[in-house]
Amino acid sequence: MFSNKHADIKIVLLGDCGVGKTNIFTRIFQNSFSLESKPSKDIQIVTNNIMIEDRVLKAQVWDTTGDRRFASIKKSYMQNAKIVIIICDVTRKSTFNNIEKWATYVKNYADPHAKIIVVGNKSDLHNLREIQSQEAATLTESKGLPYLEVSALNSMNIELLYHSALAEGYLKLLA
Ligand SMILES: Nc1nc2c(ncn2[C@@H]2O[C@H](COP(=O)(O)OP(=O)(O)OP(=O)(O)O)[C@@H](O)[C@H]2O)c(=O)[nH]1
Ligand SMILES: [Mg+2]
Repeated sequence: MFSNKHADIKIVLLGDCGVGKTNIFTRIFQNSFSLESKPSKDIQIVTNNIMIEDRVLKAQVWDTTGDRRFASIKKSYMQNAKIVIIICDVTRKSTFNNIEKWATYVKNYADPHAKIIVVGNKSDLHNLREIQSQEAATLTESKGLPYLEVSALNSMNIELLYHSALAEGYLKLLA
């Protein structure tokens, strides 16, 4: 609830190894990108206080690892997650085939009413696409999930993604 002047909103980035979770995270918070980023071995968390009217919204964003070996730890990362961003890679169709797996994961371990947003990252790699925008949008929307394409490399829609996640979180607090 958003009854007092402070409220927390936890946003978790999920998705297969190498889809770009860490680079989206660093693009949001440091405006940086690395072509040589290493697979994440642990989580990183950033907390961001945002004033909305006279209230302080404390947004906590979690970058997780796609490595299966960390799956059991990741369950605890999901606790109280209000917004989950499932990240896919438009150059690897298999990452879209795993949306269902991640959505089930969210249902089992996050807040049961967590809002899911599906993201197709690496939209800058036009020639390497394995899935076109329209097909990706149709696929995710058929599962009742919203879809947005981004690029951590050239920043396309990264700000929009973060603001959409915050807006969804805010709406949840008002509900
Ligand atoms: N061209 C392009 N490459 C990207 C983009 N985002 C990430 N990459 C590259 O994809 C690779 C993996 O990115 P990461 O951000 O480390 O992926 P991750 O999802 O955090 O991976 P794990 O931590 O292993 O789960 C890196 O080589 C990045 O440079 C993008 O938008 N465009
Ligand atoms: Mg990572």
